[in-house]
Amino acid sequence: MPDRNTVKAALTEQRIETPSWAYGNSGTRFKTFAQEGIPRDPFEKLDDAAQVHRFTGAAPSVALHIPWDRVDDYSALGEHARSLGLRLGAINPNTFQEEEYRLGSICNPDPAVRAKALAHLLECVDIMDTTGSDALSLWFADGLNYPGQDCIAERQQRLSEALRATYGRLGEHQRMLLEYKFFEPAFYATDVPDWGTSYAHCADLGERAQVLVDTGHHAPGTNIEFIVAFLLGRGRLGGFHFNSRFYADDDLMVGAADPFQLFRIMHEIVRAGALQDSANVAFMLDQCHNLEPKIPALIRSVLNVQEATAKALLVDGDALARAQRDGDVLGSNAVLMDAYNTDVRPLLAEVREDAGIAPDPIAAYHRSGYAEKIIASRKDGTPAGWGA
Ligand code: AOS
Ligand code: ZN
Ligand code: ZN
Ligand code: ZN
Repeated sequence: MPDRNTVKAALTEQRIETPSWAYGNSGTRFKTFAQEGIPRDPFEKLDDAAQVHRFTGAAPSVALHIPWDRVDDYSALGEHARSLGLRLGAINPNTFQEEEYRLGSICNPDPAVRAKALAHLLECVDIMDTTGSDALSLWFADGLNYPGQDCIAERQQRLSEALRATYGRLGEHQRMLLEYKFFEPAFYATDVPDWGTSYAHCADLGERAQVLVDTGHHAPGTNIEFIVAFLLGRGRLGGFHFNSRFYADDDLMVGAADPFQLFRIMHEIVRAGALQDSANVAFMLDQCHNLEPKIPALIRSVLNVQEATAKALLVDGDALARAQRDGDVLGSNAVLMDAYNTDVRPLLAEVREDAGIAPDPIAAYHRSGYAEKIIASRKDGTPAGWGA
């Protein structure tokens, strides 16, 4: 059996990055239901993120989205983060919200549009230089709605060119994460539809280009843990965008739809020793909380990742290896299920108490009065929203 103290130590060190966009108002294409107490600028988003970190002890970094989080002075934003015990994480460029991008960004048939999109990617690397962020997190809305709309093969060439130019601009300690998605907003073809396409581009570029796995971007039934295991084996798993999907890319709370899938993913991570910081796998959330209050939803999400991780750490590796070697199909499956069916909440409560954190982070957050405070103090001004 895994040693209890080793498991606790691994859980103490686990870090999960929250996305700035999860703190702002968001909705569906039908309606955004505004909430009270929403941050009005990136500084206030960080204030809220600090609460998630305060009550979990596990969420010290925040991913930014440019231009949604555009500020005049990124050093001041970084300073604000530091003053809250946070740091700025992955930088996410946005090449999907301007008129010019109707037919795509870096894959657009018009060279002037491609140049504009590339300039934005390079600007985001400048921002990384200032914020000290180590990851440029790329997702492209590029794609086609109709057969024949544009040349699939030429678009791959354009994609390569822009990625190469961006990769060339990265500093030695910076890396590029390339996210894939097989649908939306384009529905006939996307330009980075799957992990194979992302992997091939990353392999062309060099070691500091890695695949980003957004758990919501797969067809139903896809074995995501296989993808994770494969990429880990090649040193190309850059990180995750964790979320749950019931149907498509609905970006709901990680672990909500299929906690067993999350456990299976974390099992591959633990098996490969990729939980440690040195493995450089970024565990990021990519979520939008449309109905539920945002800060407790993010706390819940961090807890869900921690619970899946704790179960993965409890897998008896020796027993599993033995059963696998013996060809014991039922026995090896039982080893995994034993770990998955363990109630790890008491163990995690202990980890928190050892770290001086309340054992029940959600209850502690509700007791803190922070929600009431922001509702009272953020009455004026425009709340931040997905896309603003
Ligand atoms: C889009 O579907 C991708 O998941 C992106 O990673 C992200 O959700 C978007 O860029 C909003 O920040
Ligand atoms: Zn994502
Ligand atoms: Zn997505
Ligand atoms: Zn998303």
